[in-house]
Amino acid sequence: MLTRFLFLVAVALIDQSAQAQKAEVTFGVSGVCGMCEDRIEATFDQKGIVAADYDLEKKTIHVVYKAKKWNEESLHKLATGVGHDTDKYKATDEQYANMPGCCKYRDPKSCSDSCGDKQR
Ligand SMILES: [Cu+2]
Repeated sequence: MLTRFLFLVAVALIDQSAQAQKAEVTFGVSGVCGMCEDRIEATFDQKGIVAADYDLEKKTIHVVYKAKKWNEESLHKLATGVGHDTDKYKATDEQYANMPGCCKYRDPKSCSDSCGDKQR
């Protein structure tokens, strides 16, 4: 009985330390189309990032990451690095300019004019 109790305590402790290393966050990332979604999710495909799911309708990303390797700032910078503004940081003009016309979310006209199947 005591052995079983100790075993359960050990399992609980291991479980807690595994949990402590992981963190999750949801923040806003600008995007307009499926290509944006693909690009954003692809750039979050990194070592130490367990899961990243971009919601195009809400324009938010949910990230599960290892807290040792990443923090909120470095995660935001991943998105701005490929041209997408977040709710805390802005992509530079050069980063923004690298995106295809279809994804120029700061200029809605550019999006609707060139977005289509041919872009995918
Ligand atoms: Cu796009």
